Amino acid sequence: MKTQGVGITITEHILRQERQNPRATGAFTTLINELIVAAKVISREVNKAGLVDILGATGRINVQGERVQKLDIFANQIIIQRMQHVGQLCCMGSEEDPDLIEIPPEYPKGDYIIVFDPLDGSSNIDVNVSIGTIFGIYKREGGSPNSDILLSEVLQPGIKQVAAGYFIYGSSTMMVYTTAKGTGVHGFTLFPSVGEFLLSHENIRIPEKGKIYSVNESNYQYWDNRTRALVDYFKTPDRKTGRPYTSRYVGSLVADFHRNLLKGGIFMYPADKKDPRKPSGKLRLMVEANPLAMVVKEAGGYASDGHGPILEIDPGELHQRVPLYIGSKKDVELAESFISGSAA
Ligand code: AHM
Ligand code: MG
Repeated sequence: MKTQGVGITITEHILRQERQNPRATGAFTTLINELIVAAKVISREVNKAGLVDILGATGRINVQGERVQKLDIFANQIIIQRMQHVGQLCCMGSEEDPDLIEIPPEYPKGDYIIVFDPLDGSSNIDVNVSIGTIFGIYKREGGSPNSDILLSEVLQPGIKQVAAGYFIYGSSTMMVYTTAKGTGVHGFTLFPSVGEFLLSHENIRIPEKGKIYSVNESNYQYWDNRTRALVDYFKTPDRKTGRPYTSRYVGSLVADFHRNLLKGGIFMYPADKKDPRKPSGKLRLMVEANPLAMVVKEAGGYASDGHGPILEIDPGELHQRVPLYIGSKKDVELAESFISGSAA
């Protein structure tokens, strides 16, 4: 049922879902609401980023004489500032911070953990191309709320996420989220005139098989033969299996993922030999792969590291990297069969 004249707001939607759970305390709603406020602020800053340059802030001092921060650093700070006082978190983990972010002693703590990539798609920040914020939420499983949390308590497999999602700052700003209760994946669009995220994409389902493959193909020479064979397969014409696939690559994970979620297809960032320090590719398990893996799973898709489900990987460290194949179930299963060698 719609609220007269407006539509369902994200807060209303989360509250309704929470009401269906008799043990819900409202803590989760408070948490997400604060994250939404942070995303609205980030969205505003992203929208005016080009304008800042026009106003002559390239020297990182704006016309008011204020220091202009890099947007990704700004996004990180705003999320931390908004989230640290909500009282529901025991710590945070960010792509921008090497260590766990503690909750300052003056604020109450709870038993939720949030991990996030504050502004993903760094190469697209300054060029007016879609970028995003990715988040995953876990619950602390042991320990008393007042005892210091250990990194080992944070390093949970993605399957343990209680919620996950992303914000995309594109031609419009959207939030897509899911909770781990099989309640579906829902998309909300920010209506600037109302200042609210309103339900625009209810119960998103990703097509079982798509027509799009998304990969940075300039890494071809750094891939192993199986990865090359997979991409060659997508490009080889075959009417029966709907090939060649179409290539689409924005270079912002959130944007590439979001498009494929709605249209079907596969995004991949395989392992490569480009940088010996990053043998598992570029993307991070906890702040990038796991949240999107949960979203895609709840939408009927699949995410794999080429050998098995992303969501079942036990993280060894906060910033662990992982090869990622994510999207339509049939396409990712096919990729897995190539990468694990069973397609030969
Ligand atoms: P970032 O966290 O520094 O922005 O890097 C992650 C981004 C993803 O959004 C995107 O999928 C990928 O890096 C693109 O990498 P590449 O430029 O190697 O294709
Ligand atoms: Mg990132």
